[in-house]
Amino acid sequence: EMTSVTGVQTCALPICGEAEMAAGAQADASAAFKQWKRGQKLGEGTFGEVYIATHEITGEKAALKKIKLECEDEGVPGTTLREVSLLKELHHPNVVQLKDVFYMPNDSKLYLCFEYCDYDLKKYMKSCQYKLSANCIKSFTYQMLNGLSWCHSHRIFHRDLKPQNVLVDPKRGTLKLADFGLARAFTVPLRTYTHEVVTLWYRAPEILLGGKQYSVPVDIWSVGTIIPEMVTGQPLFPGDSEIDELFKIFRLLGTPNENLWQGVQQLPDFKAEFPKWKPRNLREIVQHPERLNDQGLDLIAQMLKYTPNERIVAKDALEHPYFANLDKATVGTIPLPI
Ligand code: INR
Repeated sequence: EMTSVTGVQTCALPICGEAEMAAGAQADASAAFKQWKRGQKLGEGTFGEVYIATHEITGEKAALKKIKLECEDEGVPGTTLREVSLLKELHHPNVVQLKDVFYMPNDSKLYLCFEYCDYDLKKYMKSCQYKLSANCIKSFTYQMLNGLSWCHSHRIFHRDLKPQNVLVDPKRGTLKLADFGLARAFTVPLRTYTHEVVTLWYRAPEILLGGKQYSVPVDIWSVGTIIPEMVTGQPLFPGDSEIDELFKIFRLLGTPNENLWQGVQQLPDFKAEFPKWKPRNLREIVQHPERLNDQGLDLIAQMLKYTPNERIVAKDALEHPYFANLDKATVGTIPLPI
C-alpha cells in the first residue's frame, strides 16, 4: 500500500495514516510510482540512494531518491511528511524541483522524485579537467547564491551544501541546488546508511565547534569553500576528521580567538589549548587570478568570516562588484562546454 503526498498543502489534510487515505488514492499513487522505471545509481545522498528513473509513458527523466528511514517500525511522522511535502511548493530556477513524494508505510520507504540533471558539480569539474573558465565560475557562483538567497528568504537552509548536491545542466549552463530542506525533516546522520562517511569539507566552523543554534550562515560558508574548489580543482579544507577539518581551517584563517570571532570561547568544543596559527593570504591558496579576480577573492573572504553574523548574506553577495559585469538576464541560459 502506498500513500501519495501529492497535492498536500495544508496541515488539515490527513497524509500519514493509511486508514485515512482513500483506497483509490493509494492505488493511483502506487500506479504513478510504478511508471517510473529505475535505472543506474547516481549517488549516495545523506538520506539515501539516488537513482536515475525514466517515465515509461512520457520518457521523461527524473532522479528518484530512496529515503532510508531510521525507525522503520514507527513509520514516518506526519510532521516529516508535511515538511517534505512543503518542499514541493518551492519553485526556483536554481533549486532542483521536487516533483513528487511517494510513501510506502508498509515497508517504511519514502521515495522523492526530483528533476534530473546530467551532472553534479563534482562530475562537471572533472569533465572539464578541473579548469573551469572565469565566466563559468562567476555564473555558477551567481546561480548558487541566487538559489540560496531564495531558499533563505523562505527560511529554509541546506546545512550540507557540497559539489555533489550542486547540479549542472551544461546544455543550458544552469546550476541547481539539490538536497535542500531535508535537514529540517530528517536528522543528519554522521554516516550515510551504507556507512559512507559524511564529508566535513564544506562544514562551517560553528558546527564543527559544537554550536547548536547555527543557521543560514552555514550555507554561505559552504559556498565560500566551493568557489575555491572550482578555481583550483582541489577542495579547500579536505579534513578527514572533525579536528583535522578545524585545523585545516585554522591554518588558513588563523586560530580563532575573541578578536577574530566574538563568542568563540563559549562554543562547546572550543579549546584554549588549540595550536595557534596566524591568518594567511587567501591568494597564496587560491591562485589562478585569470580564473578568479581580486573581487572574486574579496567575495570569498566575506563568505569565510568566522563570526557567522559577519558573513555576507546571499542577497547582498548577489550585489557584490564581482558580478558587476555579469549579464544577469542571460545567466543560466548560455550553453557551457562539457
Ligand atoms: C547527477 C547526480 C548526475 N544528477 C550525480 C545526482 C552524478 C551525475 O546526484 C543527480 C541528481 C539529479 C540529484 O539529477 N537530480 C537530483 C541528486 C539529488 C536530488 S540529492 C535530485 O538530493 O542531492 O541526492
